[in-house]
Amino acid sequence: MSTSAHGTTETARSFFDDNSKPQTLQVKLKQTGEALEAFLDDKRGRGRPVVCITAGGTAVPLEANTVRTIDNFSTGRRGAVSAEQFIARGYGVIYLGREGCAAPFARRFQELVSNHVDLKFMDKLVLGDTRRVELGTEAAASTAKEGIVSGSGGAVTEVDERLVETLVAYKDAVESNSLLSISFVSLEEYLWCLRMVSRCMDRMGRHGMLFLAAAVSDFHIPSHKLREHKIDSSRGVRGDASSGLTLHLDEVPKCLGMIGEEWAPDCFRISFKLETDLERLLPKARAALKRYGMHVVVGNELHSRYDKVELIFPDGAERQIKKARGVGHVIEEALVEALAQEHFNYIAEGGGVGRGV
Ligand code: PAZ
Repeated sequence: MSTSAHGTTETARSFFDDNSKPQTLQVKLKQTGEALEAFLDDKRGRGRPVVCITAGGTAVPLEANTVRTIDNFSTGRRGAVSAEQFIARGYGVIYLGREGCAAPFARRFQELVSNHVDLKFMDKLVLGDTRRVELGTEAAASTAKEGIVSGSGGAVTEVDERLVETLVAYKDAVESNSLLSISFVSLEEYLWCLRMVSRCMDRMGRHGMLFLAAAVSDFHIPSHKLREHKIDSSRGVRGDASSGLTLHLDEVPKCLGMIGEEWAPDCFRISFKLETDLERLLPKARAALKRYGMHVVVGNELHSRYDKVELIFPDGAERQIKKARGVGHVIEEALVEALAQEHFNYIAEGGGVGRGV
């Protein structure tokens, strides 16, 4: 596989030329495409910026009739929290998220009640009293330890207040038509959706932003090489040294460069780079910036990713963003604030190309 930017784009282009879309995906793209165009035209009419956020990990199937997949660690939280932050700043958000991962607003519900979803909780919901979620004694005690409950025993707790706040924030997002959600599971589905959304985003020009936080697999089995049926384990288990399963995975075509080169050249483009070895983080993030024509690359290390990230810019500038001290803060507040500011500068520059790209 070529490592030059041009060669990389050629390889990515041939992925879309060589692989026909499965029928179900064709239907999905058609339906989603119509909703997407209406969403973007509405934002353009109102002069609102739009960000497409990708989040969660892609699954790589091992069989065409998929039973087994290779998956990755991403929880989708970075994208989900960032979506809430962008909406609070007036953006329209297209959320391209992995099915089953954290989703904007819904993830707050999960975080707040995950230890408290029991039959008492269900009874309260069924009884229709959403403001008075009575926490069981044990659950209340453990929640109090975490400092999120101000009362218990049937009183309206801080957890309740935050659930209500979340519902209100979500209702506002729905009523202001600020969120369009598209889900994916497989790598193939993700790449086709990314191409469709990026091409549609092109109409936003500089008012569009791509915030590419999904963890996309680097290796896969191309669809024409997939076995049709479930891999037969009994064929491999022979009790000799050759038993087991050997897989060959091809490299996934790098599609990020196509966004700037073809799909949405005027949109503001941010990609994320995750490493587990800190020594490699900045060199790899700088290389990604050049290779894929990004306006910003956000570098982060696996275990510290919710505490600090590094922003890398094409003019050589680098900036660290940290989570604010104190309870209840999330790093995405500062991250989205910084990126939205960069985006507004880019819009204001107008006409030409962006900061150093
Ligand atoms: O999804 P999450 O909140 O668990 O983690 C976020 C992240 C680390 C997947 C994201 O910040 C990121 O770096 N995405 C790009 C990963 C990559 O280098 O492929």
